Amino acid sequence: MRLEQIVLRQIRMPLVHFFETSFGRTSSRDIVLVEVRAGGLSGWGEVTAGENPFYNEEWTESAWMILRDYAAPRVLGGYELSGADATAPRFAHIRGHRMATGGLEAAVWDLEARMAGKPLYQHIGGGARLEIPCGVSIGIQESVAQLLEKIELELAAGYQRIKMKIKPGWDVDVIRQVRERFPSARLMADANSAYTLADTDHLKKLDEFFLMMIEQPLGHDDIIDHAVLQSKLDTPICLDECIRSARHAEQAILLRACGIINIKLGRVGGFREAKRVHDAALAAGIPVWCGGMLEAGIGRAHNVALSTLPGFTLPGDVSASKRYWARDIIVPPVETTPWGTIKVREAAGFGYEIDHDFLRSIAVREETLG
Ligand code: OSB
Ligand code: MG
Repeated sequence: MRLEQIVLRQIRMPLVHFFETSFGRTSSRDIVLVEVRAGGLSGWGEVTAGENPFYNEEWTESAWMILRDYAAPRVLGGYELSGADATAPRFAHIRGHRMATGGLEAAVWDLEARMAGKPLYQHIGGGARLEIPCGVSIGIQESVAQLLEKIELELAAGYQRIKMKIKPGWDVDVIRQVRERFPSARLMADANSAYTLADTDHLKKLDEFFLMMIEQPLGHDDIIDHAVLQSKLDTPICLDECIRSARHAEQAILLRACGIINIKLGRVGGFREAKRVHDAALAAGIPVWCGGMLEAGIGRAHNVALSTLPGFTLPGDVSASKRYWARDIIVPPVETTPWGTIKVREAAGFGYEIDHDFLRSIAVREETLG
């Protein structure tokens, strides 16, 4: 396949509620969308970088520059791409910036699925389940009462597990109150690298609450410290930020740094690498689940497709559009069943329609390449 044009768009969307993690609060998202065009068809991808380089090194602006100046030129200009799976290797010389290149890579998978007239989930080799088990990620709140109220609502909506964001000063005492109020809920905590090994004794106190896992407590790029911590905790560690490639997954597994892996499409650079991380984990008996980055509809739909691979046995952070957006960029929005699942759609590509009028109305930047 030869890509004819790549259109970059930046959209601005206010969140229905702010989302707070240990690294800061987000109230509005600036998202880069990638449209790849060939043979009269378009494929779409969404870049999952945040607005600031706080989750990892990428942000909206860096993603735009990497795509425009480095990634797009490597697949345009008449270059014959042997297939979607050959896209990520074209970007091997770009160090890091996987969310940027991953947005383009995912768009090529979507395009190739549409060319074949197949749903994206089938095209990536998924389909092990056609209903995705869903959990929610709940940010740091103004008060514990507010957190308890939110959890109550999400459980009533059917969500199958609750993830709470933690940070020093909002951890053990908060989780104790949540556990007392919801004795049998499936609970977990995500620290986004807010602790160090000096906090080992403190983190050890979380063992008494029977959490499903503790996500990324230590350094964003430190697999070895997580291995040291895991040897001292009963609760399984789930790695998020640390796992940027299948090689990292293999190394973390080898070092027993985690019992579970959160796979994010953008963080690892797209579907090719996400599948490789999945395969490495499956081979080692490590369960995985699909993480989220406050995605708009395109990224959300891609996450649904990814979650149909066989190893995605745990509820992920992929939830209904209305938890984030007053209006999503896809039609229909992503919706959940009363029992906390998302039903996978059968239309070609990522399975939803793009609301082009709405997209135009929230675009703050657009550039056509090629
Ligand atoms: O660490 O999983 C994370 C959101 C932004 C950045 C990092 C993370 C998150 C979430 C939200 O936990 C997941 C979602 O609901 O999209
Ligand atoms: Mg996380």
